[in-house]
Amino acid sequence: MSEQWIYLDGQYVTKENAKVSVFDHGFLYGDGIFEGIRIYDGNIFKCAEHLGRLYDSAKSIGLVIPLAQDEIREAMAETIRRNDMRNGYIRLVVSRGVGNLGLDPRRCANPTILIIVEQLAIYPEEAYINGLRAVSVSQRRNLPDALNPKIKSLNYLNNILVKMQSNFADADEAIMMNAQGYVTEGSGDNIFIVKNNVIYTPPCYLGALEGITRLAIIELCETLGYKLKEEPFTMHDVYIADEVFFTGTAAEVIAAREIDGRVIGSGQAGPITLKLLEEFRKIVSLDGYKVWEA
Ligand code: PXG
Repeated sequence: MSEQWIYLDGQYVTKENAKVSVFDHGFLYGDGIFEGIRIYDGNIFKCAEHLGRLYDSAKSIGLVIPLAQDEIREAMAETIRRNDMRNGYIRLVVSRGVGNLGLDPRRCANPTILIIVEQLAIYPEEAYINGLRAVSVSQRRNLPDALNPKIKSLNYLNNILVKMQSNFADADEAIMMNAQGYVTEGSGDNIFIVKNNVIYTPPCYLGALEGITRLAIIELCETLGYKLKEEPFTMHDVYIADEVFFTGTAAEVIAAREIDGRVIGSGQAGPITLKLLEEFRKIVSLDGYKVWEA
């Protein structure tokens, strides 16, 4: 890649010049929000949905984004054009901005807005056939009434601690429960299980992000005539499932072949997981905002 251009507060700067203040509350406190978005064949997948979630996260933490949604969309499109990118990953970050060493967000006059576009390191294609090894972890998902996981905040320590625990277990992904022992999500992905041809995913009020991929899969289930239920379940239901899969912007739709030492279903991606992945991949370059014509 030649020069990497980054959008930073209204300017396009090189990677070397993309610097944020040590007084930025995003850095000091994780006070801010973000989105991770894919671009497929010049299409920003589910652009409006990602922007909608960004503005919802901002509203929830009382952060006023000083740009309209279509202005942010244009900044993403321009960053993509300047990097000559057709396929990749977009990281859109809005932090509370520069303040002092106190917590008070009123000291932060201007949010920091930045957009990075990059190639994405994704799972190898065989992982989509063979599935991942996952473990359940002892850390609980953030309590919704402490820090609601529906907010895609810059405070990802909950997820990082969980990722570390799955690394220690030499696993590919973690499964987080909430304080009541109900399954919530993976470290950075939503979770689905299949039992007797019925697909289940936890309701997000239990403590999960309202994933854009999750919603796309729910819609695809409807289109394909699959029966889907949003209801609470426990690790027991996961162990006895016919199929288990994760959904997320980076992972798309990927099966788990083994969880806490139990083999899931056939020990490979099951037919419903593979069908949903196939159908999902048909829409990724169509549903969204086209920066370049494919
Ligand atoms: N849950 C959490 C906690 C997430 O962070 C998802 C679910 C899936 O949501 P989407 O909208 O992407 O379908 C996410 C988002 C990474 C990485 O590097 C992953 C996410 C975000 C940022 C980085 O793996 N996942």
